Amino acid sequence: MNYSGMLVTFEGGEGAGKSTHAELLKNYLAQKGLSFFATREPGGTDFSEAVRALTKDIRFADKSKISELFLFEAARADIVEKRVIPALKEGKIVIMDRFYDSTTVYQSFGRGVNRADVERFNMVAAQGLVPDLTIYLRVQPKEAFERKGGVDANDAIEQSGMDFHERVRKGFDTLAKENPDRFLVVDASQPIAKVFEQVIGAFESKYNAKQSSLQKE
Ligand code: Z5A
Repeated sequence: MNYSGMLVTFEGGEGAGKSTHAELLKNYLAQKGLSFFATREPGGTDFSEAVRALTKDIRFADKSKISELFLFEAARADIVEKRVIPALKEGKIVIMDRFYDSTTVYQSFGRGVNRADVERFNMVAAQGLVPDLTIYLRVQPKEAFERKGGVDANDAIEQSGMDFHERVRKGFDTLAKENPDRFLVVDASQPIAKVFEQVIGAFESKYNAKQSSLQKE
């Protein structure tokens, strides 16, 4: 798909600092006068926020893993079509707090759904979009949950056990190795300012490369 904007995604386990750095990046772009749209997954539209609540609802913690996969894809399809693609076509920088790498990792590496199936549905829901840059904030699950003040007793996914969260971490490590051009891996156990320096370094370099390739077209 051809678009003049740039898609930046933040990935990692719970409490890794994704929301913190998405917010810092927004402030940085605003200061530079660059036009952006920021959202989160699942969420970002009324429908996707309603689906988000369903994914977390502890009453449905025993739903089938395929049902869970389709909830995330349903939420994604709505935000991508209504907000993300239009923003990219307008030339905006789109910042996403989680995208389909989370689905590959949580629903396939974590829950055990067949990876090829997950990736096929990811592409359908995302209409073939591939992020320009994926910032993977890497931290041990135990440390991240300590930062957050523990596991939320009312959150169906957080309640999936430490083995699950460990499989999630390994899943992100695997995706980062498989996609070295797209992924920036940052040790998120460092202080926030140090992590953000690396986020900005990677952003600037991808942004400049994208601008020069657009000028050549
Ligand atoms: N999920 C899925 O299964 N499949 C999918 O396809 C998608 C998602 C898209 C979304 O929940 C859940 O859905 C998530 C994955 C699943 N499941 N779980 N469990 P969410 O959006 O509510 O949860 P989250 O994405 O993990 O967000 P979070 O818990 O808010 O984490 P975060 O955004 O990465 O962290 P933060 O809020 O920026 O920081 C947490 C705290 O740590 C905060 O107090 C910060 O000030 C502090 N912090 C951040 N960085 C640092 C550093 N470097 N040092 C010290 N302290 C720090």
